[in-house]
Amino acid sequence: MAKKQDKKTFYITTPIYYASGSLHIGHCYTTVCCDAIARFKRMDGYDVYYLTGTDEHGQKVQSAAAERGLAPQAFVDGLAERIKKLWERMDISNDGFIRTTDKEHEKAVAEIFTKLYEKGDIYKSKYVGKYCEPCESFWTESQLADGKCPDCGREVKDAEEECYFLRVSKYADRLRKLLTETDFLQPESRVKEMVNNFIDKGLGDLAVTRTSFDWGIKVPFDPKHVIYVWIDALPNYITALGYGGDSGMFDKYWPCDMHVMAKEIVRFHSIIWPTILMALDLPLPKRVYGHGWIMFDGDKMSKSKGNVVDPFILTDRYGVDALRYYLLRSVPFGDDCNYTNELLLSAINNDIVNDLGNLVRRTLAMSRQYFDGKVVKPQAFAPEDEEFGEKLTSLIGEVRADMDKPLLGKALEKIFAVIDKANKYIDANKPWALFKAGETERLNTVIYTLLECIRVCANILLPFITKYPRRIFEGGLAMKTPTDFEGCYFGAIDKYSTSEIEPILNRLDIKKELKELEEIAEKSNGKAKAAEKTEEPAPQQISIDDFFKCDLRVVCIENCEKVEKSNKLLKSTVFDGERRRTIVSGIANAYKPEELIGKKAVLVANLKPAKLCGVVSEGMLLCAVGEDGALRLVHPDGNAGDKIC
Ligand code: ME8
Repeated sequence: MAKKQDKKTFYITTPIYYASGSLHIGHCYTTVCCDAIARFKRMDGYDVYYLTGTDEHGQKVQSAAAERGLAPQAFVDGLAERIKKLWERMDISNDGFIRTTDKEHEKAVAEIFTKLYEKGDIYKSKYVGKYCEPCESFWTESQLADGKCPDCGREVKDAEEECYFLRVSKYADRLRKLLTETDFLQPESRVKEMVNNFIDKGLGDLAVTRTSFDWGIKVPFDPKHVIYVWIDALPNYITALGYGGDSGMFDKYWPCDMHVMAKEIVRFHSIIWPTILMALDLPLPKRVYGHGWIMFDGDKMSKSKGNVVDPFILTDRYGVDALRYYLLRSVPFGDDCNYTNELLLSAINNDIVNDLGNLVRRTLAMSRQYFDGKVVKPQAFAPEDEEFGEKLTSLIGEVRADMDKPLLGKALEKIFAVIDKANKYIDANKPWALFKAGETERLNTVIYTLLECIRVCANILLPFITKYPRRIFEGGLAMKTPTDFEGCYFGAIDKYSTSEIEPILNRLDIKKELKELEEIAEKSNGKAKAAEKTEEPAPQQISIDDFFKCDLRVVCIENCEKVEKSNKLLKSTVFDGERRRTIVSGIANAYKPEELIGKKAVLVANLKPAKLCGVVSEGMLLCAVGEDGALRLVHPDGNAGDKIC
């Protein structure tokens, strides 16, 4: 066992996001908030572990892969890469990235399941609910949409399924105490939701396995059952630390200091996750924080509703600092808030360009113009400078208090109040008039005070917006970017030697930007599938040997029909020169089955078989993806059985 280290640790997590589609600014919100907290804690001297990742098993992912005619593993591999790329773009400083398809995670989850079963906290019984035959899905009464299947809208039947249950009811008293007598769950409003909606109504046991799909971790002693999403997903927070192994990470960082997520999954984090941990006799996380939703036109932004805002587009146009700032400042942590492009653009113009950008530009320009960039600490300050200096010195303490709650928007509000004060200080002291009047000493004091202001503010801004403050330090002030808050007090610097830097952003023409953003949204909604493709990371180069691992063959399509339970899939019987195989492809949007009979195609013959909508596909037909996102077959010359090289 590793010894606890002297440095205080801080472990923070985001939810692991479903690898079923592109992420949007809602996901960026949680990840950027956790990033700001993680960076702040690191600068405050903590040994931080910041974890994020992807939730890659389950029916939702399996269906999304099937819709695209891909095997689930290939599908999630592509998405996990894209999500990592997004976090690079957003300057996320995560220490770990867990995927639920990581072998270590799968092994640990199977062990956890067995342990809970042996202890009696997981037991086998019957799940009684509703069943949608075409989707092969079980639903509870409350999950139905107008009494019908929430996925396909078709009629459902009464049904029973044998499955394993987690004995949540056994822990009801401990859970009530945890929620009502400690500050485990925050903000307070979430506690009421959990107690009123779940605990008071009586906690039932939770079905934690399914037999209706197979993309997941199998129950080790009963492999026809697949461990259902939450029992697979929630333990990521400990498997990522090597729980059950001897890496020492688990001892070092567990219990987690803060799990952050939006309110819709607070139930799983504040009831189901503690149940699993209690059953495992493990310490509970110190805090679970359920923030609100970013809404779009009054509706929750969500992949399935198609009302998402693409962070790649926003950061391409306005930079990462602008989007990070907007998310951290404008969305009150804990509450819902509506997103509009107008709000984003106003925040950019008012706060970033006008307040911060102007202060930095004016201060650096004046220091160059009046002193050739060389500004020294004065012997004495006037009372108004002292007062300003005190405000600067106390800023880090005030921001730290907000970060501890955590009230990220409030923390930024305080920093920007000082920036606003500094702009007013310029207007009140009129450095240009002091210069004209030859009052060099006073002018030096005023410019020094302003340089101290941009230095301290840039230092405290580092966890929030990551690029511009660095430029202020390394370009404008010719200093190393600080890695802590040690220097966040007035008068710390004896001599400045400054340079001018590129502005953070130029003032935006809001009307023009709104129009262009709307056009982009229209285009990208129309071509949602094609847009998804363009975001994919550039393919890695492979060697010729890698290429030859693919067994590509010409096949003849002898028969073709629709897959009953799907609008997108066709089932073909192909002859590969040796034998007949069944191949499922997501091409029903482009072809009628009869159009394909007799056609030649290219088969990836050594692909691992995969089950798509209940049909086993023994390979894959090569397709080209059109602008509209539809797949069209690649037609080769040659005869069935010819090898392609
Ligand atoms: O629920 N506003 O994954 P998910 C604010 N895999 N936050 C939002 C948001 C919005 N409009 N939309 C998404 C899952 N989020 C599970 C989690 S954890 C063990 C398993 C953020 O891809 C927010 O953090 O649906 C929310 O809880 C999460 O993304 C849901 O991500």
